Amino acid sequence: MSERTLVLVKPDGVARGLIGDVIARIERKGLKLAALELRTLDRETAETHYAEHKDKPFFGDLVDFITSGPLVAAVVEGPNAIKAFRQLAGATNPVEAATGSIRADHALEVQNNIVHGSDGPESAEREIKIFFPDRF
Ligand code: RTP
Ligand code: MG
Repeated sequence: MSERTLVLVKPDGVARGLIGDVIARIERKGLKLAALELRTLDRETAETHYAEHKDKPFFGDLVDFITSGPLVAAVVEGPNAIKAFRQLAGATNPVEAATGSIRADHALEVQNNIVHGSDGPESAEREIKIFFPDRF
């Protein structure tokens, strides 16, 4: 069954020229782009997107980071899209991410880990509404 997930190429990934690499991996896997946009988040949108982490010690730094420059937001769809993209991304901490994953190949530290992918169907629906309110 086809499903949708919200993917971000975070500001570190955009600054390092990795938009094309991430999109190539998505397409090579067989997933489809249903929406794609370059934008810079304001703090309010960032805080809404990361609301689940609002009580964590890293929340302020995370909002600073995700608003620090342009990011790419995409809606990616296909069978098992949510899990399939999380597999492409690898574990949150790049030094624990599976060899060959985006985070293992490109990152070193837990915050600056290049990409975001929704972690379940409810998160995906909530996050897609934040980034593309009129389109899905
Ligand atoms: P994401 O939501 O960005 O796809 O990442 P995730 O599910 O793999 O990780 P999550 O636990 O949701 O954390 C969200 C993002 O917060 C940053 N983070 N920093 N300093 C820290 O200890 C820490 N822990 C997490 C990362 O950018 C992580 O992706
Ligand atoms: Mg998450």
